[in-house]
Amino acid sequence: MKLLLLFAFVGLCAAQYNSNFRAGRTSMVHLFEWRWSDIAAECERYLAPNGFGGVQISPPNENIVISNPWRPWYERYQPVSYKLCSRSGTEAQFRDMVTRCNNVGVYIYVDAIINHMCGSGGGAGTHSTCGSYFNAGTKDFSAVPYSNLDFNDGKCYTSNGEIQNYGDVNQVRNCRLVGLLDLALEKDYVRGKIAAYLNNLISIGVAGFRLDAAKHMWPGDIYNIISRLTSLNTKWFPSGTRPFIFQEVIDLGGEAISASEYTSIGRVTEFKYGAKLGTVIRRLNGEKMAYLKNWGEGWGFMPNDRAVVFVDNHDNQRGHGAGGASILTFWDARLYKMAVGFMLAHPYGFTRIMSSFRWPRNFVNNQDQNDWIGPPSYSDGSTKPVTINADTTCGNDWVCEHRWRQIKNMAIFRNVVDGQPFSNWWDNGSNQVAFGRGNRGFIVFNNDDWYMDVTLYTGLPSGTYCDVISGQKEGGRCTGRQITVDGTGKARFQISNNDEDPFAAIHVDAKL
Ligand code: AAO
Repeated sequence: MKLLLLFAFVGLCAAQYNSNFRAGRTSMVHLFEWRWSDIAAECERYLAPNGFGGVQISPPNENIVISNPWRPWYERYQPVSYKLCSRSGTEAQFRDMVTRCNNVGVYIYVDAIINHMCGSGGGAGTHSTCGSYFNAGTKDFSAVPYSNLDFNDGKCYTSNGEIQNYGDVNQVRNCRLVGLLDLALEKDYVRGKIAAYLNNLISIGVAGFRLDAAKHMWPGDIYNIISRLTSLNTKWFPSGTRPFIFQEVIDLGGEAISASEYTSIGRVTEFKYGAKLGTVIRRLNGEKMAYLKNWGEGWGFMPNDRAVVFVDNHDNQRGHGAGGASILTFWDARLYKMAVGFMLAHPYGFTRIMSSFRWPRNFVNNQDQNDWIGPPSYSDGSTKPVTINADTTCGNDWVCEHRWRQIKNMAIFRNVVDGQPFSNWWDNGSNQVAFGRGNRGFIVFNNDDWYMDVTLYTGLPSGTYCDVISGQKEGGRCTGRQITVDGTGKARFQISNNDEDPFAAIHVDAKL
Protein backbone atom coordinates (compact mmCIF):
# COMPACT_ATOMS: atom_id res chain seq x y z
CA MET A 1 0.00 0.00 0.00
CA LYS A 2 2.77 2.40 1.02
CA LEU A 3 4.60 1.52 -2.17
CA LEU A 4 1.48 2.23 -4.21
CA LEU A 5 1.10 5.65 -2.61
CA LEU A 6 4.74 6.41 -3.34
CA PHE A 7 4.23 5.56 -7.00
CA ALA A 8 1.11 7.71 -7.15
CA PHE A 9 3.05 10.62 -5.68
CA VAL A 10 5.97 10.21 -8.07
CA GLY A 11 3.52 10.04 -10.95
CA LEU A 12 1.86 13.26 -9.86
CA CYS A 13 5.15 15.13 -9.72
CA ALA A 14 6.50 13.81 -13.00
CA ALA A 15 3.31 14.83 -14.81
CA GLN A 16 4.09 18.52 -14.63
CA TYR A 17 6.98 18.18 -17.06
CA ASN A 18 4.68 16.79 -19.72
CA SER A 19 3.21 19.26 -22.20
CA ASN A 20 0.03 17.17 -22.49
CA PHE A 21 0.30 17.47 -26.27
CA ARG A 22 -1.58 15.11 -28.51
CA ALA A 23 0.57 12.15 -29.56
CA GLY A 24 2.91 13.03 -32.43
CA ARG A 25 3.00 16.78 -31.72
CA THR A 26 6.14 18.30 -30.27
CA SER A 27 6.30 22.12 -30.50
CA MET A 28 4.61 25.09 -28.97
CA VAL A 29 4.27 28.46 -30.67
CA HIS A 30 4.13 31.76 -28.78
CA LEU A 31 1.51 33.86 -30.52
CA PHE A 32 2.70 37.04 -28.85
CA GLU A 33 -0.06 39.65 -28.41
CA TRP A 34 -2.50 37.89 -30.74
CA ARG A 35 -6.23 38.39 -30.22
CA TRP A 36 -8.14 35.36 -28.95
CA SER A 37 -10.35 35.25 -32.03
CA ASP A 38 -7.29 35.16 -34.30
CA ILE A 39 -5.72 32.36 -32.24
CA ALA A 40 -8.94 30.33 -32.44
CA ALA A 41 -8.93 30.67 -36.22
CA GLU A 42 -5.20 29.89 -36.43
CA CYS A 43 -5.64 26.68 -34.42
CA GLU A 44 -8.28 25.48 -36.87
CA ARG A 45 -6.85 26.67 -40.18
CA TYR A 46 -3.11 26.27 -39.63
CA LEU A 47 -1.74 24.95 -36.34
CA ALA A 48 -3.70 21.69 -36.15
CA PRO A 49 -3.24 20.80 -39.84
CA ASN A 50 0.52 21.40 -39.53
CA GLY A 51 1.03 19.47 -36.32
CA PHE A 52 1.70 22.23 -33.80
CA GLY A 53 1.00 21.01 -30.26
CA GLY A 54 0.08 24.16 -28.40
CA VAL A 55 0.09 27.93 -28.11
CA GLN A 56 1.62 30.14 -25.45
CA ILE A 57 -0.71 33.11 -25.20
CA SER A 58 -0.12 36.59 -23.80
CA PRO A 59 -1.39 37.21 -20.25
CA PRO A 60 -5.22 36.98 -20.35
CA ASN A 61 -5.92 38.79 -17.08
CA GLU A 62 -6.86 42.42 -16.52
CA ASN A 63 -3.89 44.78 -16.61
CA ILE A 64 -3.03 48.45 -16.32
CA VAL A 65 -3.55 50.63 -19.39
CA ILE A 66 -0.41 52.66 -20.03
CA SER A 67 -0.77 55.76 -22.18
CA ASN A 68 2.77 57.12 -21.87
CA PRO A 69 4.33 55.56 -23.84
CA TRP A 70 1.22 54.67 -25.81
CA ARG A 71 -0.02 51.14 -25.02
CA PRO A 72 3.35 49.35 -24.75
CA TRP A 73 3.31 45.55 -25.06
CA TYR A 74 4.66 45.31 -21.53
CA GLU A 75 1.54 46.75 -19.90
CA ARG A 76 0.25 43.17 -19.94
CA TYR A 77 2.95 42.27 -17.43
CA GLN A 78 1.28 44.60 -14.92
CA PRO A 79 -1.81 42.87 -13.49
CA VAL A 80 -4.71 44.71 -11.92
CA SER A 81 -6.98 41.71 -11.33
CA TYR A 82 -7.59 38.15 -12.46
CA LYS A 83 -10.61 39.02 -14.56
CA LEU A 84 -10.23 37.73 -18.09
CA CYS A 85 -10.29 40.82 -20.24
CA SER A 86 -7.35 42.29 -22.04
CA ARG A 87 -6.34 43.71 -25.38
CA SER A 88 -6.57 40.20 -26.77
CA GLY A 89 -10.27 39.99 -26.03
CA THR A 90 -13.13 39.38 -23.65
CA GLU A 91 -13.74 36.40 -21.40
CA ALA A 92 -16.28 35.06 -23.90
CA GLN A 93 -13.70 35.26 -26.69
CA PHE A 94 -11.12 33.62 -24.43
CA ARG A 95 -13.47 30.70 -23.69
CA ASP A 96 -14.32 30.34 -27.36
CA MET A 97 -10.60 30.20 -28.25
CA VAL A 98 -9.80 27.55 -25.66
CA THR A 99 -12.75 25.42 -26.77
CA ARG A 100 -12.00 25.69 -30.48
CA CYS A 101 -8.26 25.08 -30.11
CA ASN A 102 -8.80 22.16 -27.75
CA ASN A 103 -11.33 20.66 -30.14
CA VAL A 104 -8.65 20.43 -32.83
CA GLY A 105 -6.02 19.19 -30.36
CA VAL A 106 -3.96 22.38 -30.07
CA TYR A 107 -3.67 23.27 -26.40
CA ILE A 108 -3.45 26.65 -24.68
CA TYR A 109 -0.67 27.63 -22.23
CA VAL A 110 -1.23 30.80 -20.24
CA ASP A 111 1.50 33.30 -19.43
CA ALA A 112 0.74 33.64 -15.71
CA ILE A 113 1.88 36.84 -13.97
CA ILE A 114 1.68 35.89 -10.31
CA ASN A 115 4.86 37.38 -8.83
CA HIS A 116 3.54 40.91 -8.78
CA MET A 117 0.81 43.38 -9.67
CA CYS A 118 1.37 46.63 -11.59
CA GLY A 119 4.19 49.11 -11.13
CA SER A 120 4.15 51.26 -8.05
CA GLY A 121 3.55 54.38 -10.14
CA GLY A 122 -0.11 53.83 -11.07
CA GLY A 123 -2.27 55.92 -8.76
CA ALA A 124 -6.05 56.06 -8.33
CA GLY A 125 -7.81 56.93 -11.55
CA THR A 126 -5.34 55.06 -13.74
CA HIS A 127 -7.11 52.91 -16.29
CA SER A 128 -7.30 49.15 -16.44
CA THR A 129 -8.42 46.85 -19.23
CA CYS A 130 -11.74 45.80 -17.64
CA GLY A 131 -12.28 49.08 -15.86
CA SER A 132 -11.62 47.74 -12.37
CA TYR A 133 -10.66 50.24 -9.72
CA PHE A 134 -7.15 50.05 -8.29
CA ASN A 135 -4.66 52.30 -6.57
CA ALA A 136 -1.03 51.25 -6.82
CA GLY A 137 0.00 53.98 -4.40
CA THR A 138 -2.06 52.48 -1.56
CA LYS A 139 -1.69 48.92 -2.97
CA ASP A 140 -5.43 48.56 -3.25
CA PHE A 141 -6.56 46.08 -5.91
CA SER A 142 -10.18 45.75 -4.94
CA ALA A 143 -11.16 43.50 -7.85
CA VAL A 144 -9.04 40.64 -6.42
CA PRO A 145 -9.06 41.95 -3.63
CA TYR A 146 -5.50 42.60 -2.44
CA SER A 147 -4.60 45.30 0.07
CA ASN A 148 -1.31 46.68 1.37
CA LEU A 149 -1.15 43.61 3.65
CA ASP A 150 -0.56 41.34 0.66
CA PHE A 151 2.77 42.72 -0.55
CA ASN A 152 6.40 42.07 0.30
CA ASP A 153 7.72 45.56 0.96
CA GLY A 154 8.32 44.89 4.68
CA LYS A 155 10.73 42.10 3.77
CA CYS A 156 12.85 44.11 1.35
CA TYR A 157 15.82 45.92 2.80
CA THR A 158 17.19 47.87 -0.16
CA SER A 159 17.20 51.66 -0.02
CA ASN A 160 14.44 52.08 -2.60
CA GLY A 161 12.56 48.79 -2.30
CA GLU A 162 13.97 47.64 -5.65
CA ILE A 163 16.13 44.69 -6.63
CA GLN A 164 19.58 46.24 -6.82
CA ASN A 165 21.84 43.21 -6.75
CA TYR A 166 21.16 39.89 -8.45
CA GLY A 167 23.84 38.38 -6.23
CA ASP A 168 21.52 38.68 -3.22
CA VAL A 169 18.85 35.99 -3.16
CA ASN A 170 16.68 37.88 -0.69
CA GLN A 171 16.60 40.99 -2.83
CA VAL A 172 15.76 39.10 -5.97
CA ARG A 173 12.79 37.42 -4.31
CA ASN A 174 11.53 39.96 -1.77
CA CYS A 175 12.14 43.28 -3.48
CA ARG A 176 10.43 44.86 -6.48
CA LEU A 177 11.44 43.84 -9.99
CA VAL A 178 11.55 47.08 -12.01
CA GLY A 179 9.14 48.76 -9.61
CA LEU A 180 6.44 46.07 -9.81
CA LEU A 181 4.47 45.60 -6.57
CA ASP A 182 5.76 42.29 -5.23
CA LEU A 183 3.11 39.93 -3.87
CA ALA A 184 3.67 38.17 -0.52
CA LEU A 185 3.42 34.64 -1.84
CA GLU A 186 4.04 33.04 1.53
CA LYS A 187 0.59 34.23 2.64
CA ASP A 188 -2.13 31.62 2.53
CA TYR A 189 -4.58 34.25 1.33
CA VAL A 190 -2.41 35.33 -1.62
CA ARG A 191 -1.64 31.73 -2.57
CA GLY A 192 -5.36 31.01 -2.50
CA LYS A 193 -6.20 33.93 -4.81
CA ILE A 194 -3.54 32.91 -7.31
CA ALA A 195 -4.53 29.25 -7.23
CA ALA A 196 -8.17 30.28 -7.77
CA TYR A 197 -7.14 32.28 -10.85
CA LEU A 198 -5.15 29.40 -12.31
CA ASN A 199 -7.87 26.87 -11.45
CA ASN A 200 -10.44 29.01 -13.22
CA LEU A 201 -8.27 28.85 -16.34
CA ILE A 202 -7.90 25.09 -15.93
CA SER A 203 -11.66 24.66 -15.67
CA ILE A 204 -12.06 26.63 -18.91
CA GLY A 205 -9.68 24.14 -20.53
CA VAL A 206 -6.12 25.47 -20.56
CA ALA A 207 -3.38 22.83 -20.40
CA GLY A 208 -0.60 24.58 -18.52
CA PHE A 209 1.23 27.73 -17.50
CA ARG A 210 4.36 29.76 -18.11
CA LEU A 211 5.23 31.20 -14.71
CA ASP A 212 6.55 34.68 -15.37
CA ALA A 213 9.44 35.95 -13.24
CA ALA A 214 9.74 32.62 -11.40
CA LYS A 215 13.27 33.58 -10.31
CA HIS A 216 11.68 36.32 -8.24
CA MET A 217 9.52 33.88 -6.30
CA TRP A 218 10.72 31.45 -3.61
CA PRO A 219 10.60 27.90 -5.01
CA GLY A 220 8.67 26.78 -1.93
CA ASP A 221 5.94 29.35 -2.61
CA ILE A 222 5.59 28.22 -6.22
CA TYR A 223 5.50 24.61 -5.12
CA ASN A 224 2.69 25.37 -2.69
CA ILE A 225 0.61 27.16 -5.33
CA ILE A 226 1.15 24.41 -7.91
CA SER A 227 0.08 21.75 -5.44
CA ARG A 228 -3.27 23.57 -5.08
CA LEU A 229 -4.04 23.21 -8.78
CA THR A 230 -6.75 20.90 -10.00
CA SER A 231 -6.28 18.40 -12.80
CA LEU A 232 -7.15 19.39 -16.35
CA ASN A 233 -10.68 19.57 -17.71
CA THR A 234 -11.83 16.03 -18.51
CA LYS A 235 -13.79 17.26 -21.51
CA TRP A 236 -10.44 17.19 -23.35
CA PHE A 237 -7.89 15.48 -21.11
CA PRO A 238 -7.75 12.09 -19.37
CA SER A 239 -8.82 12.31 -15.77
CA GLY A 240 -5.96 13.18 -13.42
CA THR A 241 -3.88 15.01 -16.07
CA ARG A 242 -1.70 17.63 -14.38
CA PRO A 243 -1.13 21.09 -15.84
CA PHE A 244 2.18 21.56 -17.67
CA ILE A 245 4.38 23.98 -15.72
CA PHE A 246 7.29 25.91 -17.19
CA GLN A 247 9.02 28.61 -15.23
CA GLU A 248 10.79 31.68 -16.54
CA VAL A 249 14.15 31.65 -14.75
CA ILE A 250 16.96 33.53 -16.46
CA ASP A 251 20.16 31.72 -15.56
CA LEU A 252 23.14 32.49 -17.76
CA GLY A 253 25.44 31.59 -14.89
CA GLY A 254 27.20 33.87 -12.43
CA GLU A 255 24.23 34.84 -10.28
CA ALA A 256 23.07 33.76 -6.82
CA ILE A 257 19.98 31.94 -8.12
CA SER A 258 20.27 28.98 -10.43
CA ALA A 259 17.69 27.32 -12.64
CA SER A 260 18.27 24.00 -10.86
CA GLU A 261 16.42 25.33 -7.82
CA TYR A 262 13.23 25.16 -9.89
CA THR A 263 13.57 21.94 -11.86
CA SER A 264 11.85 19.85 -9.19
CA ILE A 265 8.68 21.93 -9.63
CA GLY A 266 8.34 21.93 -13.40
CA ARG A 267 10.28 22.69 -16.54
CA VAL A 268 12.43 25.79 -16.76
CA THR A 269 13.33 28.12 -19.63
CA GLU A 270 16.92 27.43 -20.73
CA PHE A 271 18.18 30.92 -21.63
CA LYS A 272 21.70 29.68 -22.38
CA TYR A 273 20.27 27.89 -25.41
CA GLY A 274 19.36 30.91 -27.55
CA ALA A 275 22.29 32.98 -26.30
CA LYS A 276 24.80 30.27 -27.25
CA LEU A 277 23.14 29.19 -30.48
CA GLY A 278 23.04 32.82 -31.63
CA THR A 279 26.74 33.13 -30.85
CA VAL A 280 27.51 30.00 -32.89
CA ILE A 281 25.36 30.79 -35.91
CA ARG A 282 26.63 34.37 -35.99
CA ARG A 283 30.16 32.91 -35.67
CA LEU A 284 31.05 35.25 -32.79
CA ASN A 285 33.90 34.61 -30.33
CA GLY A 286 35.48 31.98 -32.56
CA GLU A 287 32.44 29.69 -32.31
CA LYS A 288 31.77 27.16 -35.10
CA MET A 289 28.88 24.90 -35.90
CA ALA A 290 31.29 21.96 -35.63
CA TYR A 291 31.30 22.56 -31.88
CA LEU A 292 27.57 21.76 -31.78
CA LYS A 293 28.39 18.04 -31.87
CA ASN A 294 27.71 17.75 -28.12
CA TRP A 295 24.96 20.42 -28.02
CA GLY A 296 22.64 20.16 -25.03
CA GLU A 297 23.76 18.98 -21.63
CA GLY A 298 27.30 18.81 -23.05
CA TRP A 299 27.20 22.61 -23.23
CA GLY A 300 26.29 22.94 -19.55
CA PHE A 301 22.55 23.19 -20.12
CA MET A 302 20.01 21.81 -17.64
CA PRO A 303 18.80 18.19 -18.01
CA ASN A 304 17.06 17.56 -21.33
CA ASP A 305 13.75 16.58 -19.71
CA ARG A 306 13.59 19.82 -17.70
CA ALA A 307 14.38 22.36 -20.43
CA VAL A 308 12.11 24.62 -22.46
CA VAL A 309 14.21 25.90 -25.37
CA PHE A 310 13.80 28.73 -27.85
CA VAL A 311 15.96 30.82 -30.17
CA ASP A 312 14.44 34.12 -28.99
CA ASN A 313 11.57 35.21 -26.79
CA HIS A 314 9.35 38.29 -26.57
CA ASP A 315 11.88 40.01 -24.27
CA ASN A 316 15.25 39.33 -25.79
CA GLN A 317 14.08 39.86 -29.38
CA ARG A 318 13.81 43.54 -28.41
CA GLY A 319 16.67 43.91 -25.93
CA HIS A 320 14.75 43.17 -22.70
CA GLY A 321 15.62 40.24 -20.43
CA ALA A 322 18.86 38.44 -21.16
CA GLY A 323 21.02 37.27 -24.02
CA GLY A 324 22.09 40.53 -25.55
CA ALA A 325 23.31 41.05 -29.08
CA SER A 326 23.91 37.38 -29.87
CA ILE A 327 20.16 36.60 -29.91
CA LEU A 328 18.86 35.82 -33.40
CA THR A 329 15.40 37.07 -34.38
CA PHE A 330 13.23 37.44 -37.47
CA TRP A 331 15.14 40.65 -38.22
CA ASP A 332 18.10 38.39 -39.15
CA ALA A 333 15.86 36.07 -41.13
CA ARG A 334 18.48 34.00 -42.96
CA LEU A 335 20.48 33.08 -39.86
CA TYR A 336 17.31 32.85 -37.79
CA LYS A 337 15.82 30.15 -40.01
CA MET A 338 19.02 28.11 -39.64
CA ALA A 339 18.95 28.49 -35.86
CA VAL A 340 15.29 27.50 -35.57
CA GLY A 341 15.92 24.67 -38.03
CA PHE A 342 18.79 23.41 -35.89
CA MET A 343 16.69 23.65 -32.74
CA LEU A 344 13.78 21.74 -34.23
CA ALA A 345 16.01 19.02 -35.65
CA HIS A 346 18.00 18.53 -32.45
CA PRO A 347 16.52 16.26 -29.74
CA TYR A 348 17.46 18.45 -26.76
CA GLY A 349 14.63 20.15 -24.85
CA PHE A 350 10.99 21.05 -25.31
CA THR A 351 10.81 23.49 -28.20
CA ARG A 352 8.97 26.80 -28.36
CA ILE A 353 8.73 28.80 -31.59
CA MET A 354 8.39 32.58 -31.45
CA SER A 355 5.76 34.40 -33.52
CA SER A 356 6.18 38.16 -33.45
CA PHE A 357 4.91 41.49 -34.70
CA ARG A 358 7.05 44.00 -36.55
CA TRP A 359 7.78 47.43 -35.10
CA PRO A 360 9.82 50.38 -36.34
CA ARG A 361 13.19 49.99 -34.69
CA ASN A 362 15.20 53.08 -33.82
CA PHE A 363 18.70 52.43 -32.58
CA VAL A 364 20.60 55.05 -30.65
CA ASN A 365 23.94 53.79 -29.31
CA ASN A 366 22.90 50.19 -30.02
CA GLN A 367 19.78 50.62 -27.90
CA ASP A 368 16.37 50.37 -29.61
CA GLN A 369 14.39 53.39 -28.48
CA ASN A 370 11.23 51.68 -29.70
CA ASP A 371 11.56 48.47 -27.67
CA TRP A 372 8.28 49.34 -25.92
CA ILE A 373 6.02 49.47 -29.00
CA GLY A 374 2.92 47.34 -28.67
CA PRO A 375 1.20 45.11 -31.22
CA PRO A 376 -0.11 46.46 -34.53
CA SER A 377 -3.08 48.52 -33.47
CA TYR A 378 -5.62 51.15 -34.46
CA SER A 379 -5.53 54.69 -33.10
CA ASP A 380 -7.94 53.75 -30.30
CA GLY A 381 -5.39 51.20 -29.07
CA SER A 382 -7.30 48.11 -30.16
CA THR A 383 -5.15 45.37 -31.65
CA LYS A 384 -5.32 44.79 -35.40
CA PRO A 385 -6.46 41.38 -36.64
CA VAL A 386 -3.99 38.91 -38.12
CA THR A 387 -4.80 38.90 -41.81
CA ILE A 388 -3.65 36.09 -44.08
CA ASN A 389 -2.15 36.83 -47.50
CA ALA A 390 -2.64 34.71 -50.59
CA ASP A 391 0.86 33.23 -50.18
CA THR A 392 -0.07 32.09 -46.59
CA THR A 393 2.08 34.76 -44.88
CA CYS A 394 0.49 37.28 -42.54
CA GLY A 395 -0.44 40.92 -43.06
CA ASN A 396 -0.89 43.94 -40.76
CA ASP A 397 2.75 43.68 -39.58
CA TRP A 398 2.29 40.27 -37.97
CA VAL A 399 5.51 38.38 -38.77
CA CYS A 400 4.15 34.84 -38.26
CA GLU A 401 7.54 33.13 -38.20
CA HIS A 402 5.67 29.89 -37.52
CA ARG A 403 4.21 30.16 -41.02
CA TRP A 404 7.56 30.57 -42.76
CA ARG A 405 7.86 27.43 -44.87
CA GLN A 406 11.28 26.50 -43.49
CA ILE A 407 10.11 26.82 -39.87
CA LYS A 408 6.71 25.17 -40.36
CA ASN A 409 8.36 22.27 -42.18
CA MET A 410 10.94 21.83 -39.42
CA ALA A 411 8.14 21.74 -36.83
CA ILE A 412 6.75 18.84 -38.87
CA PHE A 413 10.26 17.30 -39.13
CA ARG A 414 10.46 17.27 -35.32
CA ASN A 415 7.14 15.42 -35.12
CA VAL A 416 8.27 12.89 -37.72
CA VAL A 417 11.58 12.11 -35.93
CA ASP A 418 10.13 12.24 -32.41
CA GLY A 419 11.77 9.65 -30.16
CA GLN A 420 14.60 8.91 -32.61
CA PRO A 421 18.20 9.25 -31.39
CA PHE A 422 20.67 11.93 -32.43
CA SER A 423 22.80 10.10 -35.01
CA ASN A 424 25.27 10.21 -37.91
CA TRP A 425 26.90 13.51 -36.99
CA TRP A 426 29.28 14.91 -39.60
CA ASP A 427 31.22 18.15 -39.72
CA ASN A 428 34.04 19.68 -41.75
CA GLY A 429 35.73 21.12 -38.66
CA SER A 430 34.20 24.47 -39.48
CA ASN A 431 30.60 25.51 -40.15
CA GLN A 432 29.38 22.71 -42.38
CA VAL A 433 27.60 20.13 -40.26
CA ALA A 434 24.98 17.43 -40.62
CA PHE A 435 23.14 15.01 -38.38
CA GLY A 436 20.25 12.63 -38.42
CA ARG A 437 17.51 11.37 -36.18
CA GLY A 438 17.70 7.60 -36.38
CA ASN A 439 16.37 6.39 -39.72
CA ARG A 440 13.67 9.07 -40.04
CA GLY A 441 15.27 12.41 -40.76
CA PHE A 442 18.53 14.13 -41.75
CA ILE A 443 19.62 17.77 -41.87
CA VAL A 444 22.65 19.50 -43.42
CA PHE A 445 23.94 23.06 -42.84
CA ASN A 446 26.45 25.17 -44.77
CA ASN A 447 27.25 28.22 -42.67
CA ASP A 448 30.74 28.57 -44.17
CA ASP A 449 31.70 31.06 -46.85
CA TRP A 450 32.30 28.44 -49.51
CA TYR A 451 30.40 25.88 -51.55
CA MET A 452 29.55 22.54 -50.01
CA ASP A 453 29.49 19.31 -52.00
CA VAL A 454 29.52 16.23 -49.78
CA THR A 455 28.18 12.71 -49.82
CA LEU A 456 27.03 11.65 -46.37
CA TYR A 457 25.55 8.63 -44.68
CA THR A 458 22.01 9.65 -43.72
CA GLY A 459 20.65 6.51 -42.08
CA LEU A 460 17.47 6.86 -44.19
CA PRO A 461 15.93 4.21 -46.45
CA SER A 462 16.86 4.58 -50.11
CA GLY A 463 14.62 6.73 -52.27
CA THR A 464 13.96 10.23 -53.51
CA TYR A 465 13.19 12.84 -50.88
CA CYS A 466 11.97 16.42 -51.05
CA ASP A 467 14.14 18.92 -49.24
CA VAL A 468 11.69 20.62 -46.87
CA ILE A 469 13.75 23.82 -46.66
CA SER A 470 13.94 24.90 -50.32
CA GLY A 471 10.43 23.56 -50.87
CA GLN A 472 8.30 20.64 -49.80
CA LYS A 473 6.42 17.63 -51.09
CA GLU A 474 3.22 18.70 -52.83
CA GLY A 475 0.96 16.54 -54.95
CA GLY A 476 3.56 13.79 -55.36
CA ARG A 477 6.40 16.09 -56.42
CA CYS A 478 9.00 18.34 -54.83
CA THR A 479 8.54 22.11 -55.06
CA GLY A 480 12.20 22.58 -54.07
CA ARG A 481 15.31 20.47 -54.48
CA GLN A 482 15.24 16.67 -54.61
CA ILE A 483 17.68 14.51 -52.69
CA THR A 484 18.39 10.90 -53.54
CA VAL A 485 19.40 8.43 -50.85
CA ASP A 486 21.11 5.43 -52.40
CA GLY A 487 20.93 1.77 -51.38
CA THR A 488 23.70 2.25 -48.82
CA GLY A 489 21.90 5.16 -47.13
CA LYS A 490 24.19 7.81 -48.62
CA ALA A 491 23.14 11.04 -50.31
CA ARG A 492 24.97 13.87 -52.05
CA PHE A 493 24.32 17.38 -50.70
CA GLN A 494 25.31 20.43 -52.71
CA ILE A 495 24.58 23.63 -50.84
CA SER A 496 25.90 26.99 -51.92
CA ASN A 497 26.83 29.50 -49.27
CA ASN A 498 24.84 31.92 -51.42
CA ASP A 499 21.62 29.91 -51.35
CA GLU A 500 18.59 31.73 -50.00
CA ASP A 501 18.64 29.18 -47.18
CA PRO A 502 22.01 27.42 -46.92
CA PHE A 503 20.63 24.26 -45.38
CA ALA A 504 18.59 21.22 -46.38
CA ALA A 505 16.46 18.69 -44.51
CA ILE A 506 14.77 15.45 -45.48
CA HIS A 507 12.49 13.10 -43.57
CA VAL A 508 10.53 9.96 -44.28
CA ASP A 509 7.19 11.76 -44.69
CA ALA A 510 8.71 13.88 -47.46
CA LYS A 511 9.76 10.84 -49.55
CA LEU A 512 8.32 10.60 -53.02
C1 AAO B 1 8.07 48.39 -17.30
C2 AAO B 1 9.10 49.48 -17.56
C3 AAO B 1 9.92 49.74 -16.31
C4 AAO B 1 8.99 50.11 -15.16
C5 AAO B 1 8.00 48.99 -14.97
C6 AAO B 1 6.99 49.25 -13.87
O1 AAO B 1 9.95 49.08 -18.62
O2 AAO B 1 10.82 50.81 -16.56
O3 AAO B 1 9.75 50.29 -13.98
O4 AAO B 1 7.28 48.78 -16.18
O5 AAO B 1 6.27 50.41 -14.15
C7 AAO B 1 8.19 43.41 -18.96
C8 AAO B 1 9.21 44.40 -19.51
C9 AAO B 1 9.59 45.45 -18.48
C10 AAO B 1 8.34 46.11 -17.94
C11 AAO B 1 7.53 45.02 -17.28
C12 AAO B 1 6.25 45.54 -16.64
O6 AAO B 1 10.35 43.70 -19.93
O7 AAO B 1 10.39 46.42 -19.14
O8 AAO B 1 8.69 47.13 -17.02
O9 AAO B 1 7.13 44.08 -18.32
O10 AAO B 1 5.47 46.18 -17.58
C13 AAO B 1 14.44 40.23 -15.38
C14 AAO B 1 13.53 39.17 -14.75
C15 AAO B 1 12.66 38.47 -15.78
C16 AAO B 1 11.95 39.47 -16.70
C17 AAO B 1 13.03 40.31 -17.36
C18 AAO B 1 12.46 41.34 -18.32
O11 AAO B 1 14.31 38.24 -14.05
O12 AAO B 1 11.69 37.73 -15.06
O13 AAO B 1 13.74 41.02 -16.32
N1 AAO B 1 11.09 38.79 -17.68
C19 AAO B 1 9.63 38.65 -17.42
C20 AAO B 1 8.82 38.89 -18.68
C21 AAO B 1 8.89 40.35 -19.06
C22 AAO B 1 8.26 41.21 -17.99
C23 AAO B 1 8.44 40.68 -16.63
C24 AAO B 1 9.12 39.51 -16.36
C25 AAO B 1 7.73 41.36 -15.53
O14 AAO B 1 9.23 38.03 -19.68
O15 AAO B 1 8.28 40.60 -20.30
O16 AAO B 1 8.83 42.54 -18.04
O17 AAO B 1 6.43 40.76 -15.50
C26 AAO B 1 19.68 40.00 -15.55
C27 AAO B 1 18.94 39.00 -14.71
C28 AAO B 1 17.58 38.69 -15.22
C29 AAO B 1 16.80 39.97 -15.48
C30 AAO B 1 17.63 40.80 -16.48
C31 AAO B 1 16.93 42.09 -16.86
O18 AAO B 1 20.05 39.39 -16.79
O19 AAO B 1 19.66 37.80 -14.68
O20 AAO B 1 16.88 37.93 -14.25
O21 AAO B 1 15.54 39.63 -16.04
O22 AAO B 1 18.88 41.11 -15.86
O23 AAO B 1 16.81 42.91 -15.75
C32 AAO B 1 23.58 39.54 -19.01
C33 AAO B 1 23.46 38.61 -17.82
C34 AAO B 1 22.01 38.34 -17.51
C35 AAO B 1 21.38 39.65 -17.20
C36 AAO B 1 21.48 40.46 -18.46
C37 AAO B 1 20.83 41.82 -18.36
O24 AAO B 1 23.08 38.92 -20.20
O25 AAO B 1 24.12 37.40 -18.12
O26 AAO B 1 21.85 37.45 -16.43
O27 AAO B 1 22.85 40.69 -18.78
O28 AAO B 1 21.48 42.60 -17.42
